[in-house]
Amino acid sequence: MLNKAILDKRLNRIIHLYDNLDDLIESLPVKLPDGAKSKVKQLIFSNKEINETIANLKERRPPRLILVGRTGVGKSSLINAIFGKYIAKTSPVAIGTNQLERYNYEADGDVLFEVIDTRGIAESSTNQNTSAEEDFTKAVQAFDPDAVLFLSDATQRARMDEDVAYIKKVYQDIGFEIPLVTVLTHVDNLEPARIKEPDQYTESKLRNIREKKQQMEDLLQELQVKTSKVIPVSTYIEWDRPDPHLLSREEQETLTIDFDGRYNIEELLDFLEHNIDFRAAIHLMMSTRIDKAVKRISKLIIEAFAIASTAIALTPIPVSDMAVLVPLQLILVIFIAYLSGADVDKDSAKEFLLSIGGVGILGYGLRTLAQQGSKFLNLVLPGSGSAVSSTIAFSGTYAIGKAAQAYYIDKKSKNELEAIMKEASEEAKKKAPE
Ligand SMILES: Nc1nc2c(ncn2[C@@H]2O[C@H](COP(=O)(O)OP(=O)(O)OP(=O)(O)O)[C@@H](O)[C@H]2O)c(=O)[nH]1
Ligand SMILES: [Mg+2]
Repeated sequence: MLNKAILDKRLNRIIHLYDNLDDLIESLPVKLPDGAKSKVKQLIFSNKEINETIANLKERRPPRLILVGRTGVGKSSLINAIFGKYIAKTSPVAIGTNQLERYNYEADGDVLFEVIDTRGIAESSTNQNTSAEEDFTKAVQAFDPDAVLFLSDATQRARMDEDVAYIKKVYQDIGFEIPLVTVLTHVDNLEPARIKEPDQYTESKLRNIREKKQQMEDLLQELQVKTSKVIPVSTYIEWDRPDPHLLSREEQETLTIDFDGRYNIEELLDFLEHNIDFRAAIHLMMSTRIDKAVKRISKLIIEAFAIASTAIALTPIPVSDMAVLVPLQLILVIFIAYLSGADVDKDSAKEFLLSIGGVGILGYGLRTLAQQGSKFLNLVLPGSGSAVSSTIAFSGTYAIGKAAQAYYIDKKSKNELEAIMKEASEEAKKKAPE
């Protein structure tokens, strides 16, 4: 089974290939004319999208969150619900104020979230102490959070106003750029409260949930946070042993779910993954929905290479466009194969490219490739001529990337690839840069 440690290794391999691009290009099983190698390298290194993608992969890190919510609102339960595991907190690190706690959530020795918990201030409504406020602002600035998770109990209407007053104060101090996720907890306890199975929520229960959400949205209305969403959830889980908080950490790590009453956690993850710094989003996806992480990374790599290949037509070079395009596409296939975990060598990547060239390339317009005929099949690329337009370069590279994804990641068979490439080249027409 794919887990984070395995995907970590694959990503590190891709990063390693990129960091040693000269060696990679040198070892490609194609005979390239003079100048083509340096051109390929230049296309890759000068491409903003590829650079950013690799940099984000390199710098992937756990999300940093500010947790706002009083005792018992469900902060720890929410973290457990997100990961589907009983997650232990590390001991708090001192950050110069006793109203804030800074700690990590960890599983199997891996940090999942770094957190500043503001429970202390959230509960002392009498606190008008400006130095405490300054401490708070300083701590937040040093922490540089990706998002604020503001939790409020949906069954405690009276507290909602107080909670909102507090979050407004927090945002005055930290500025309105940091994404805000308002999590309404305990919605399983809204009427009819006996229904805990999320797929059996009745229309009346769903209506009650919508109403709570609307109330919260109304309360938050004048708070002009740039990115903000209210998400009602249930984090209700029954573990296979009672009183999990009384168990040792080792025992907690082995707990499994007996009853799963989680509601709407996916929506919360979707929001976070699309609204926090991508370096943190990758890490989050890798520890929660790893297949999504693979797909998202593969999509980014394919699009980045497709964009890089358009520059072939834009810059005049002394060698044929195909002599640059083919090695570029070969590197793309190798990256996607590595992402899938397939242990491909460069020859089999070449075989793959040739085989889809056979089925697909004629059909979707890379006519130049076909015109190379046997020359292409030997991947002996011509020294001059054969200009490829940037649109064709884009859609050809894009379709090849999609075929590699279908074959290596989605485990499609080779005879399904022709249709996939046709569809991809249609898609590429809409995506191609002007
Ligand atoms: N039914 C239900 N119970 C919940 C939900 N969220 C939390 N609880 C329960 O509420 C209690 C408190 O939840 P915690 O997650 O420990 O709350 P907390 O915010 O971490 O509290 P502190 O660590 O003291 O700040 C526990 O008994 C949870 O099982 C929920 O969505 N539904
Ligand atoms: Mg807790």
